[in-house]
Amino acid sequence: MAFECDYIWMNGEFVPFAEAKVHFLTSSLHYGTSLFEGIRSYSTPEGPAVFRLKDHINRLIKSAHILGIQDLPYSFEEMYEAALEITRKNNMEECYIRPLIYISVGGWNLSVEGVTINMGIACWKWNNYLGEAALINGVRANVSSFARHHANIMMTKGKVAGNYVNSVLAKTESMRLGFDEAIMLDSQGNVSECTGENLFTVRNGVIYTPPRNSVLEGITRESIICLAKDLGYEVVEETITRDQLYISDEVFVSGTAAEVIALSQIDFRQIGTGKTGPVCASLQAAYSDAIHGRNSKYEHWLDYIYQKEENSLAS
Ligand code: PPE
Repeated sequence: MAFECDYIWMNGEFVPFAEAKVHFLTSSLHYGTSLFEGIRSYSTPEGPAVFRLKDHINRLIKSAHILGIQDLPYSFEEMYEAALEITRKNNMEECYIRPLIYISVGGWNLSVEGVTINMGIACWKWNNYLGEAALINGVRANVSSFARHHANIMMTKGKVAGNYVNSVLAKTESMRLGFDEAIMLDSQGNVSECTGENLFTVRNGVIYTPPRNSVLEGITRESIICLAKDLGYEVVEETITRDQLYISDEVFVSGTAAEVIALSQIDFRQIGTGKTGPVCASLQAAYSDAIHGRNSKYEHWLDYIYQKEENSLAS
């Protein structure tokens, strides 16, 4: 996995990869006060397209708002264009796009008051986030000993860098124990989400997912709910307990990086057949069709990289 591209967009300039540096005394580096997004572009019959770019840019702006940052140096339109431009500049078709907003000046008194904000956007190839065989075989997960953030501690709706220490603790523990991913419970002890994915269960053909309270409002989660309803599934947002996971017919996770992946085992208990189940498989197929522009119903989720004039910021 090479985190490489020719250029990184930094404050409106295309900076060669090796020169894209930030200063040691950048307060966001010390306090985790940067904000980011994870976005993907895919090839489609009409050329490469970014999936739900407008929703990702909107969430980035909302993350800054949640942190209390009052003035961003770039507008929605500028960030949207920059994300498309850096992908073009690097000649990438299928890639992961990572915008990051950080405090470049100020922020040393543990406040975002009066800070100067910088922004960068990188892109790189990032396939098979949870491993190559995961699509069919699923991955093995444990319930983490680390709880997900309480909503009044870390503001789970913001993709703030510091929030991810919680994910890093859980994922590192999980991998060292021999699992592939960690499921995190919220501070009440109910199922929340995974370290970088939202979670769904299936029981008797009905799809369940935890309510939005303690989770990141995943754009893939919302896409999956929409696709599932369009396929005729009932989708219920309700509290899920740890033992409800164990007795589910299927459990699967969704995220931009991971896409849609089944959990084959949780805490050494096989889930369903121990492979990707039929509901998850149908959603994997529907998601794949949507991101690759094979279903015109979801065309509005795509922003074409090389036919910018056809993209509509108004939609
Ligand atoms: N929960 C968390 C905690 C999370 O980080 C993500 C995305 C999601 C849910 C799913 O959100 P969405 O991508 O909008 O469907 N995790 C990103 C970062 C992964 C990483 O390793 O970094 C991602 O998938 O891009």
